[in-house]
Amino acid sequence: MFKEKFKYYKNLDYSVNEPDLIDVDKINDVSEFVERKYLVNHEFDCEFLSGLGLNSNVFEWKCYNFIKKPGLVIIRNPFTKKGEKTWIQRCVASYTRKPNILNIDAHNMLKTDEDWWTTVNKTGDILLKNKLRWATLGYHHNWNTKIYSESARSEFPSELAELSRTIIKLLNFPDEFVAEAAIINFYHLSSTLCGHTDHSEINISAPLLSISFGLSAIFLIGGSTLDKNAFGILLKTGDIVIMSGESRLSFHGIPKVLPLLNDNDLDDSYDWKPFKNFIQDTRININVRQVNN
Ligand SMILES: O=C(O)CCC(=O)C(=O)O
Repeated sequence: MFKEKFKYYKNLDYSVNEPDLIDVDKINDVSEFVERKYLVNHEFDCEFLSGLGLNSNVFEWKCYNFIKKPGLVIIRNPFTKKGEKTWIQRCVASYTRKPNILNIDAHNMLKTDEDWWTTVNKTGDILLKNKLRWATLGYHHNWNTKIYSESARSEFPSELAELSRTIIKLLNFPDEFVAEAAIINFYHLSSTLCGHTDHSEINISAPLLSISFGLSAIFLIGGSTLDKNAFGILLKTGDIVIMSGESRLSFHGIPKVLPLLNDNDLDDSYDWKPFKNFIQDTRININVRQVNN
């Protein structure tokens, strides 16, 4: 079921067909798929939440529980415009620096004292720009062994740990979330991410947090095995997906990244322009995990 649905979304011509997928913006109060979840603003004050780039009025946040997928939650972009830009800038210009590990490290495309974003902007090297696929933070995900190791670990960015902890707390999870590993995925229009489960973490009861910026995409989620039913969810910039409980070990992937339909970002300031250009044909996903108990 998962593989068939993956193929369906991957090959669908969106300019011709209306895809059958869940778009929380189009959901009414009564839906067979999702129910709205209302948040309580715990001990966090407005200034603290805006400092993290979040809308400080949590009563305005749109959070949804998926009825058919217990433990799966989607928060529709809770970031302020300024917050969204700050997080995009961090992903592109900060999280791609050492000590974080990038897929391009293996290709020796950068000199030792160079970082990717500065080099791309200085040289205009499109090949180098397009080669970036991922950066790993904290415990560096080992793509071959899938084992986290103390010897492949660097300091986790405190602001990303704080953002993750705050979101999990606002959703009323009983345990504090300790962000220890993250993958920043960079997708182009033709990129896909095959169906997989994230099971390398020692603590698989801690939720998985996934934050998306830039281009929209179809997120496909199924069950614990590939033969279970799967459904597609439209993810837009700023959306946060939380996989917990039964959905924590579900197969998921990205069969399709969607082109930018209308660009209503009027900010063309000198500082923002290079980032704006970058996300016009890129999707960024921050995938945060707690590794240990
Ligand atoms: O890009 C996404 O939304 C999902 C990423 C993901 O599943 C992963 O990094 O394991």
